[in-house]
Amino acid sequence: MKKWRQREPALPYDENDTITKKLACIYGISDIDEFLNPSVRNIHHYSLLKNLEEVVNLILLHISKDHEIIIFADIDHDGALSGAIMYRYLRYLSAKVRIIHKQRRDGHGLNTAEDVIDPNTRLLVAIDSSTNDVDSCERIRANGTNIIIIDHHKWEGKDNTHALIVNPQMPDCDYPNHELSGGMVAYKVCQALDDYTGGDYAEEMVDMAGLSLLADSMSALEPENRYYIDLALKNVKNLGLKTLLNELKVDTNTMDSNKFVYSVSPCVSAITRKNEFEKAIGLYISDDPIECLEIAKELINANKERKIKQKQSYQTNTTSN
Ligand SMILES: [Mn+2]
Repeated sequence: MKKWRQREPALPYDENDTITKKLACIYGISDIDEFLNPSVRNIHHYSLLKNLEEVVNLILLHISKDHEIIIFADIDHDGALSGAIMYRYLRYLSAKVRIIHKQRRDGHGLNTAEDVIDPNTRLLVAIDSSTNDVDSCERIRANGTNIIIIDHHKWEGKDNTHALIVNPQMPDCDYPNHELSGGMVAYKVCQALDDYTGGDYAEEMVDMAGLSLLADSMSALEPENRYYIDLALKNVKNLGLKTLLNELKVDTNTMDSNKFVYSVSPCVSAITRKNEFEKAIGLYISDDPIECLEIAKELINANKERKIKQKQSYQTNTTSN
């Protein structure tokens, strides 16, 4: 029989403390008010991300030379959001931006994608993957392609001298929040691009950025993440997302984290599981109401199919036991 053990509190508490105070201490929350009311005080500046200045300069250099920029998007929900953030942003600066991707069956990262990268590519921006794909980066770089990696996955210890990497998890990166999603790192790059170019476009992506934290189940104990999740939920502007919410009968004004995680995100994940990633990212990059509606319906149907299959598989397993 399972034996229950009391969890060791991260911070000490007094037996006479309120239940709220005790719970906060158990989870290591020292300031309850700040935890419940995240504010701009909790944001860290993008300049703490290593290589960000070099990345911004490289992107602007290629734009000034009128080179096409290829965005390699990862094939999950955070990948769709971060890819869409980067694509939408760069399209403000250049008409020559294109997204490439693989499918869920292929797996993650540039090491799955060398076959879809044109050797004539001048700038490749891999988002939400590829920190550890050193061998692929070496081969792609040998073609003369500059590589930027915007990622949040753990570094596995192999130096990648073939790409410029922006990733809060890199050991030599001073960014204090290691729980950023791919979408949030992409958003930070957009903020830096805004400041370097005098633009004002990054804020348009804040809904996708904040929600990508939920899509990738990043820690909501991080004060910065709590701030951006809250901001995103209050500022849903993306047309595709609004259309999907409308079709799901979720009120944009009252959407909370639970509704996003349990109603919206499964629809996007269901379409990626069908190896139709182009629809997941298509929802977030389209500004055509008819196209958004078509995609939203396909996502919802994919999720319905997924539920039926899961139910059938559960029934088969329970009857065969
Ligand atoms: Mn991710």
